[in-house]
Amino acid sequence: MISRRKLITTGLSATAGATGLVVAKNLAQHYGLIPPDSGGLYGPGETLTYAAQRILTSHSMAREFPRSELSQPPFSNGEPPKDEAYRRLQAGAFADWRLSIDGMVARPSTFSLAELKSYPTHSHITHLACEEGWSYIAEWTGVPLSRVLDRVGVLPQAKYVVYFSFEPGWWDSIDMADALHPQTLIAHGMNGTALPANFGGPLRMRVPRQLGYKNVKYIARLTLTDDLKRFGKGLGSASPEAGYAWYAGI
Ligand SMILES: Nc1nc2c(c(=O)[nH]1)N[C@H]1C(S)=C(S)[C@@H](COP(=O)(O)O)O[C@H]1N2
Ligand SMILES: [Mo]
Repeated sequence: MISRRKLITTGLSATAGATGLVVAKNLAQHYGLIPPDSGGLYGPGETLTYAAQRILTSHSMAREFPRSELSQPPFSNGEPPKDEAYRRLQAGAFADWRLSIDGMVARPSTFSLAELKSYPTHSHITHLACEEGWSYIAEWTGVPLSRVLDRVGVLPQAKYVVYFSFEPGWWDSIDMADALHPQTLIAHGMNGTALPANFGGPLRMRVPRQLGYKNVKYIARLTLTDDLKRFGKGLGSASPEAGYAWYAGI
């Protein structure tokens, strides 16, 4: 990650020069494309990556694969939460799991897993890539996030969806371009079964246009906001607090 960023920053400085970065930053500012982690040493690089991708590719689709390319078996990077509360929910087949949505919405709401599963589903076979270098291809099934957002009525001033895991410390956010992207799912299924606990069951944010860490598992709450500064250290997610980019588009 660091080397990739160094590459971006150095590469950009070399080709565009410091003046180019300033021009890019002004352009980004003009279009409202400043990521929350735009400060600091890598800030100009983050801003340029985000703005360039949004201007050039915001509507493009993540690549989808044929069934023959499903990873056998898919690789899970971690175990489900070990606490009592999660185990109790799991023992009850997550019948008591709730996803609440609040913030800049007309109708703050709480959804059960059964409700979410009753909505029309969308599936895609896509690649999930961890920034650490490994990846797998799986079929994801869920409710498009855009449909759920329609139900709660997003207010026009909302610019980001912030999502929180049941697992403490895991939260992230995406802009409305990613939130409304047709492949972005609140996933409840994987490879034809209910989403296994290892892979984030019962609910996971599946954002195939972004790297693994943006795909937060055990989703329990979403909030709509126009300002990411209000959350955590103000960098838009737990990941930039640990040195990763807020915008992890691929
Ligand atoms: N709640 C939660 N979500 C998470 C993580 C985690 O540890 N806890 N790891 C993230 C990281 S770094 C990656 S790469 C992917 C890994 O997904 P996988 O377990 O399906 O391989 O989940 C992301 N979402
Ligand atoms: Mo990761």
